[in-house]
Amino acid sequence: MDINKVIKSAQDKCKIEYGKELSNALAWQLHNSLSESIREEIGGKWQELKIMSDKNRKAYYFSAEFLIGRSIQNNLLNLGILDEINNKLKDLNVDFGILEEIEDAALGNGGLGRLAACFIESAATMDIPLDGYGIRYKFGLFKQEFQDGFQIEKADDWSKYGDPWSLRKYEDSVLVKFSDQNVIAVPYDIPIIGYKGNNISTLRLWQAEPVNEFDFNLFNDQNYDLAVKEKNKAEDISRVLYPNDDTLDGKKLRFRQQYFFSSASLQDLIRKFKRNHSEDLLDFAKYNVIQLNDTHPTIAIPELIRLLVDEEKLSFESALDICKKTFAYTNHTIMQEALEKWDIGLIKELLPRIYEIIKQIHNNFEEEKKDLVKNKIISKALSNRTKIINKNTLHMAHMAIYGSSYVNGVAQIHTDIIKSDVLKDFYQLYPSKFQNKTNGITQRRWLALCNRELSSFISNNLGNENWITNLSDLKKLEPLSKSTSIIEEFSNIKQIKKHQLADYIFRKEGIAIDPQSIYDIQIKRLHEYKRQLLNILTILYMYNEIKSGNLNNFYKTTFIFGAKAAPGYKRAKSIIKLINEVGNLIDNDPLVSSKIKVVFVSNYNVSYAEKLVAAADISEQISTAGTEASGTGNMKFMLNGAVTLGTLDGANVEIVQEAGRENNYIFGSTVDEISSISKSYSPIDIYKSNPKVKAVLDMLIDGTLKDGKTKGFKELYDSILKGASWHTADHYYLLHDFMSYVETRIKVNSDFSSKYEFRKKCYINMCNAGKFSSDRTIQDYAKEIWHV
Ligand code: 4GP
Repeated sequence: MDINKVIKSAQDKCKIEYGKELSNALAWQLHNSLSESIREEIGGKWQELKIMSDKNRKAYYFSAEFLIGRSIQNNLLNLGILDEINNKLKDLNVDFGILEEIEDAALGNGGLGRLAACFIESAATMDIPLDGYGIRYKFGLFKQEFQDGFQIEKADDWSKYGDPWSLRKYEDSVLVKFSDQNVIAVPYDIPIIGYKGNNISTLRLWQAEPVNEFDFNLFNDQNYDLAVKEKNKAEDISRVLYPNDDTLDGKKLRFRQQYFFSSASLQDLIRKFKRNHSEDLLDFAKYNVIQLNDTHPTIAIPELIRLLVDEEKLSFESALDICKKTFAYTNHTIMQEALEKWDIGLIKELLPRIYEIIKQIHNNFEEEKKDLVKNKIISKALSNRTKIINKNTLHMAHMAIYGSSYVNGVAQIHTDIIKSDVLKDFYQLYPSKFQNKTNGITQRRWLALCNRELSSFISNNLGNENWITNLSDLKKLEPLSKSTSIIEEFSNIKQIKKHQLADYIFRKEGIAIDPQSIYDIQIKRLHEYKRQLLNILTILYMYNEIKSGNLNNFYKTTFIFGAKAAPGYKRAKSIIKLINEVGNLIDNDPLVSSKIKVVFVSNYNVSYAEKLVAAADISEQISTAGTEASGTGNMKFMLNGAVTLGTLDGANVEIVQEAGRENNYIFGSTVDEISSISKSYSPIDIYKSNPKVKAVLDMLIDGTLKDGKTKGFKELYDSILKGASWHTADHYYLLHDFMSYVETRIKVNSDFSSKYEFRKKCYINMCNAGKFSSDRTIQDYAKEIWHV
């Protein structure tokens, strides 16, 4: 790439559009000028590559979420021009660092959205033909602030200063029809640049727009609200990303979103198929394979049938057969509330034709099962349990499995659980459809970019940069763990990252943390199963112990939390308030504040995560065994050299397999143990028999901690000891794992004093992170599911 040309073009843009030199431009002005010039520079090649790859078999990732984060730095890195651009800008007196102020594109809630972003980047890097399809939400995941320790949500107008990486392609718009409205789906294309820029794929996000901007006659009659009613109703569809785990309000709109982007994407694929292959759609599955990222895009199955039958005049049987060959489905959670079910009435009302087709799919499936029941291959009961429509409810996962060629879990233990428990009936029906694809993360963003110091260290010691596209090369560094100077150097890098994080937290939150303390970090969505509550309660336990002189050698620790709670998820919000209150309690207690600091960083997002994972000593992965499908944060920490303090859940199991149990801190019950005690489990007995545990829980209700009169803390207390109509007491076994967690926490804390030995463990974790590259994951999908 001609860097001088790019810089010159950025300078011109900045002058013309903002009347400024790059050196005095605001962050967003610099961002727009520079990004647009680069996008234009790669535009020709991007287009050529697209035309070429569209001619061959290709995979498409349908996802309601893409949690991209910030693009500019990653794109420069992948184009191999990050340092050059940085230097050139320095010569022009431009502070490249101000680009850190650029808003994240947070078009996702968490895990599965961030995974989608890692996958498309890895596929581009690995030269795997994969494009993404999703929704261009005007407002991404809300911005989080704290007021008096409570979470406050603010709208995230992420593109208000422009969106220079997207290309509006109005000419590729399609019409999406509902019973009560038609909308135009307008695509915005984002280039996904593979490392070294040899391959560029496309993320196509759809924006909903009205067929008619406004009604001229109504406007003339001064009926202004009515004149733009259609416009608003259309734009509502892609207006906002729905936070998961929320209340059921807005269900209809969410359903519209799912259909909107599924339909638009399929129409796009059919159009491309006709252009590149044939007018006859019978071979559609030969050239297209679609991965459904969880059940959100499952409505694509009946929609593809509708398009093939109604518009392309294929028979229902051929259309269904094409679906079964085209789709594959990934399950990302076993949480009941996330296993989507839709009211049939709603579907009938919004999409009557789609309802008919779903009914037909359902009938077909029932017919197929009849023979199996007759021949005693499956039971009548199993046949009933697997219905696609049952009691006026559409079971999305059932339709997804029936209409797909493959189903996969996202870590070995999770796949085992879906086979033996959550989806066991389907596993009995279709054993060969089930596969495991353990998640991964892209080492470009999660090491090369977020930890430049560690990256140089790795490259210097390996003598090359091959690890950037072949992460298992890190294993070659393991023998060096015997060298004290290597461990020292590695340790110094961690210290630099810890200082950087301390500076950042001070700038952002106005909170000072001590880089000499242990950084013990839990960052992920706020959910009861992830057990942030267990984390904070055991901090209270240690607080009590320090106060009573029982923990004199406690190594000073900064416990850092980052998490957003879905706005309607009350209990999660009480947990945030509790963590902040415990933080205050400790700050105001001179006996303990020299040993413990609790910080809840605000507005945790991808960019924040990049700083946190690089600086962590301890990675908290403490979900109840059997609840976290995989986790990917755990992998990011490991790659940056932290030890995992966790349960045998999700990908933790594989992390420990790779890096050795002796180099991590595993505690708590296993899946088997939990299932064996589940019937007899009595948290109240633990409370009564362990005075120290009791003392901690009582702090929730005795006035030590103030919940601002919301009764939130009492509710948390009750959730553990009494339960509620929808959950048994201590549904996530906090008290069951409590002491085991405390002991392990104290053990890590004391191990940290042997700095050298501790850092060696961190180092060995890093060396063994190779398996967790999304390059590996995506190659497995390509080989074993997509056959591309
Ligand atoms: C998440 C899972 O909770 C997490 O364990 C997993 O690593 C991630 O998907 C990617 O597979 N699930 C979601 C969700 O994000 O919305 O269900």
